[in-house]
Amino acid sequence: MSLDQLSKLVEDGEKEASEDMARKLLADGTDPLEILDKLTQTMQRVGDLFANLDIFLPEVMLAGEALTAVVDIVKPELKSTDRVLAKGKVVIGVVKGDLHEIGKNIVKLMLETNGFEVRDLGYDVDSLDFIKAAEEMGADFIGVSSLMTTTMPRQKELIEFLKDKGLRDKYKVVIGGAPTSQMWADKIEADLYCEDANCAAEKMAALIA
Ligand code: B12
Repeated sequence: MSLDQLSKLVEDGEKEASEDMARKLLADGTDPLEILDKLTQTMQRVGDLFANLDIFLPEVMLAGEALTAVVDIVKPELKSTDRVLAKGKVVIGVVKGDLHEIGKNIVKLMLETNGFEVRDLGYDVDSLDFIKAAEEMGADFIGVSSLMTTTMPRQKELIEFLKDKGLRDKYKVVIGGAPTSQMWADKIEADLYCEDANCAAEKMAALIA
């Protein structure tokens, strides 16, 4: 019973066996954050296998489903850990045209665990709907995820819309997703770029403190 075994089960898309293994690891005292970190690496490997045509879309989907199932099991364990309340309101979602939501879900989980109130808009979210939700919620942050080079321009679009509406200074725009970078964040004038969920929780807490 090990994290490596869990990683292999997720990679192979063995959903039930992954769930069982995750439960056992947690019962054995494994840090839930370690499980999330490991599985983030697993999905990166799955992505490489996919890019090299060693596996195909159905296998990626099965791995994604297994990972999502494990995240659901890990979630309550994370919430029970004692953490400093950072407090801040966040609207989060994945940009229009993009269905990749696993990373965004992990970021959401980490933010909630760290005391943020999060409104999750899901995936394939129109830029104007981010703004509408932020206005309704009185959010401090708008978190925008994009997993494809083809959908990254939507992050820029959102910031442009905020400027057009005279709302740019009202919200801190935080961007993330594998193809994004600090350079991209600077270019589109986002307030913050985070490469992973841990960094998001830390940097956003620091920004609001
Ligand atoms: C799983 C996956 C899928 C799953 C998604 C399942 C789901 N429910 O989300 C499925 C099978 C559905 C899928 C579909 C497709 N996919 Co896909 N997919 C992936 C894969 C393998 C992993 C993504 C993932 O979940 N990673 C694990 C998570 C934990 O990591 P993450 O998303 O990067 O998130 C972390 C950080 O980036 C950050 N973060 C993420 N979001 C945010 C937001 C904020 C605010 C912050 C602060 C931080 C942050 O924190 C997260 C946690 O630490 C990637 C490969 C890769 N290396 O990224 C390809 C990949 C993204 N897909 C790709 C492609 C091409 C597709 C398809 C077009 C395939 C097709 N031919 O149909 C479709 C697109 C559908 C669409 N319109 O979106 C390409 C994109 C290429 C590009 N143009 O950039 C990739 C890169 C694969 C490749 N190498 O070719 N995919």
